Amino acid sequence: MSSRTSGPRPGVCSAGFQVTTQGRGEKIMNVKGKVILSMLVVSTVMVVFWEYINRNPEVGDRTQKDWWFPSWFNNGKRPEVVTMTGWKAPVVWEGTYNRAILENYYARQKITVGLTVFAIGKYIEHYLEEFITSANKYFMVGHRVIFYIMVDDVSRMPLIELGPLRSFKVFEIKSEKRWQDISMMRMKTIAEHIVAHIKNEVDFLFCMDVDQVFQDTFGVETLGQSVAQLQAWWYKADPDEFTYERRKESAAYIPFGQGDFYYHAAIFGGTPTQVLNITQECLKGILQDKKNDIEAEWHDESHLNKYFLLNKPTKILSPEYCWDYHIGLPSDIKTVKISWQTKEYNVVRNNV
Ligand code: 5GW
Ligand code: MN
Repeated sequence: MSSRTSGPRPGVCSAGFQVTTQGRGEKIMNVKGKVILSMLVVSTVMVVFWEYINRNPEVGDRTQKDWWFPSWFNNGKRPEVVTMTGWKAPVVWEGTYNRAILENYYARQKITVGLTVFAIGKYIEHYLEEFITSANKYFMVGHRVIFYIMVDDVSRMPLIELGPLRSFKVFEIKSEKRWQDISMMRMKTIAEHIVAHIKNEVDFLFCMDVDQVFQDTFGVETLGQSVAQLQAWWYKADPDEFTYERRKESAAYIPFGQGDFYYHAAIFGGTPTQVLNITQECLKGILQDKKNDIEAEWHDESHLNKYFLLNKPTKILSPEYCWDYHIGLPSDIKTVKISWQTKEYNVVRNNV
């Protein structure tokens, strides 16, 4: 104790040393400081630059004037259709995207993409095998894929051999009595499965109807934070013509004069977090309507349209991604990636 108070303390000593060598020391420190500072600046610039070139290309080159960004999306290639929304989200049409640029990006990220599909009752025999077989062939080829297949009877699952990087998980869920509820309650099941495991298993997730068939590559150009599909019958119509829910009493209510697009509930997707939000919010609306004894005109689709009105999708897929050949094949539709199955209502719909 006494030696500490009487003798020079370490701090004082070093300060004294600095005073005696002030001139040289400062110069040395200046040079060192400058070197360290410039190294810091250079490494920060390098990191920022690296992050910039590797950033999520989802909204990529919006203007076509970005001097650097590799333009995966070419806004000008399809002047006859809408390729950009008012909120600057790309509408992906055949010809607008450069898949090779995106393939390169996503291959480096080693992504896994999930796909949920439901087949309840006769839909197992009628649609499931063709849906999975065609998805195996065309959905995210070259990337890891997990099919989440929800059926009401696991023993009737068709035997399907999958290609490399593909796997599936089958879950048995209980069927709803009414078909409207089969369709709507998918939102609840999807949300539960995202929370329970899907969020840890995939980078992107799509949710699809089973009554459709893949016909061409459904690739990485469709990936995004929150992805909506333009409904084939309505892509040219005016929002006031859309079959939105028009009754104020429903949670899905959209007044005339509002609305961007009519989205198809047969395909939506995004990151697991975004899809969780989509499905939870739609479920909330569905349950609120049930409490108020009202059912939206187009069930889950009405609620999905309300959701995407309030929460704009970051990417939209053209009707080429889910086409109905009953419309014919207008020149807008260059390559059909998925087509609706014809519905033999008398055969598949025995539940009321
Ligand atoms: C049955 C009768 C009427 C409506 C729906 C169903 C039904 C739907 C069913 O019995 N089993 C079944 O699994 N679903 C699931 O809900 C399928 O994944 C189906 O793709 C989805 C939506 O029903 P869809 O495709 O019949 O409805 P739309 O509007 O595409 O015709
Ligand atoms: Mn369908």
